[in-house]
Amino acid sequence: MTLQPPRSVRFACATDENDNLRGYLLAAAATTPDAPALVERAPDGGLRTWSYAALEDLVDGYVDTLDGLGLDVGERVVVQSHHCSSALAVLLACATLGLPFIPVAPDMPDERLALILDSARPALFLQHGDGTRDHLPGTVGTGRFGDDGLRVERAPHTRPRVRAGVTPTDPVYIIFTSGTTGRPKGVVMTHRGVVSFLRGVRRLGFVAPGDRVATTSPLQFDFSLVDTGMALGCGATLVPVPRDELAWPRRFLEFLSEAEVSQVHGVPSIWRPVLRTAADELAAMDTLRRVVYSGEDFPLPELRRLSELLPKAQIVNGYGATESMAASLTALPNPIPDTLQRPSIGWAHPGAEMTLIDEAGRPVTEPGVTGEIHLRSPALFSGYWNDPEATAAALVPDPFDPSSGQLVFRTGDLAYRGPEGELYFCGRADSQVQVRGNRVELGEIERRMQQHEGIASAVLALDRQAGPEPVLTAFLVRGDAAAGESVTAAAVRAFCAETLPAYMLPHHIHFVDDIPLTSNGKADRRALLARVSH
Ligand code: HFR
Repeated sequence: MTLQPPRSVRFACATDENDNLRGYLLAAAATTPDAPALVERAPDGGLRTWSYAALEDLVDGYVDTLDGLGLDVGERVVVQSHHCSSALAVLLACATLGLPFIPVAPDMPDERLALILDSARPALFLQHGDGTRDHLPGTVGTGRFGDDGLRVERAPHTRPRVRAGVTPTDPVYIIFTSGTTGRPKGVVMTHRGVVSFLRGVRRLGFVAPGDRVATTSPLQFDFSLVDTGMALGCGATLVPVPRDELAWPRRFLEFLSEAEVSQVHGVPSIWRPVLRTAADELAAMDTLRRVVYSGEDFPLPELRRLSELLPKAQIVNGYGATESMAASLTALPNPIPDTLQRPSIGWAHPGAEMTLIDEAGRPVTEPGVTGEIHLRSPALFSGYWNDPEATAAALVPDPFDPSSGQLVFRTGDLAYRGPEGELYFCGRADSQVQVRGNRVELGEIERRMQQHEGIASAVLALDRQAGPEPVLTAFLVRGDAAAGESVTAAAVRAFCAETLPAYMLPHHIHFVDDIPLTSNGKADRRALLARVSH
């Protein structure tokens, strides 16, 4: 007799249903079913509230449809949407069934999505009802979701189910980020990892049940998942800010007031237009008690201005990478002391620890000495999707105790300690940079430019001196054939726009005769920028 896997695989193998992301995030549906889980802009222009019980019903409706497709644990589902109740419900339905979800933004270029589909080989592509993505490869099933449920348009190919249930070590999602190889890199996270991260962060007490947490990042950036997890995991209310309202400072603030938001999560750049054009309105907001930022350095003058305008609010610096969701959340002093040089990233969240390693691989313990942050945490990713080499470079044997078999995350970030042992982030060890809160690997853009006919080599540098926003400056060396003579900056830019999102396009393009090298033999970006300095 053969063992028959159960028809439904929900939770079948978890010792505690809250070790599944769905179980953890919807725990309040059992204890406070009527409490508001999510407040959002309604189709009629007002606001609508989903209780935990109503959200769970939406999730279970989606689960029934998805479960009927017969997909096995581990088969991937791409979810294309802005953040909203139905997007959240699809993610949690996928989590229930052990189908790792891959969130993508509606405005991702077709070519980039194609690379992700090619690499992840998902069984299913689901888009929000208002999505416009077509021409998907015939190998992927398709469907749409919304208030009226989930509709499958093209059934996925299935394989026989070999798994009996979801375990906490199964992948819950894959986030694709800009990779050094020129292809997007998929960070694979497990249920156990994400749930342990959220349990650790909950102990910091930054969210309480009455809070309303505004989330501003696109679904494909794990910041939005951290916001979601912090809000729902604490029995609080998640408030997705519509992208078109976020873009207009006054409308953004009006939305926050209307939804009675108590804390806002987002990258530093969401505040720049507000500080510039709606500072008085911001100062008049009396419901706002906390601002959580992450993703890149918050320029100190802007950070000071924000804290001055919100004297009663706590500002929290969230530091970390997708590979572990995050490493630390640190409340900054308000007011910010005049003497403060840069905001601290503090200490790792409960359950994790950050240690510094110098270039020779030795531990750094004394204050003021820079080292690379190595993170030990129960929330480490399991690896990069289909990329054992990159995985081995990032998940390394514990440098303090290489014989132990423990792997730690080598972040590529540099930091030093202050007098109390608190950490200060001071840049990347490699060339990965943040542009308006988006992770950009300079190498990926370089490789694209190098693919253009007539380009011999391309180097991209991040120019922080050019203006208030960092600027991507490209240096191109022409090939000596006829194609090289005729290539123009406009043509290269258009060529990049075919496959790269707008934030990855170079702002300035210079043609140069040669690329200077550092003593290591790498391209010397600083020297290049000095040539064009203003
Ligand atoms: C990151 C990583 C999301 C939500 C991260 C909440 C928290 C953390 C996250 C965000 C992110 N100051 N530089 C900082 N998942 Br809490 O940006 N993840 S990432 O993988 O896209 O990029 C890199 O961004 C880090 O390795 C750093 O180089 C940089 N970075 N936070 C900060 C930062 C300065 N607070």
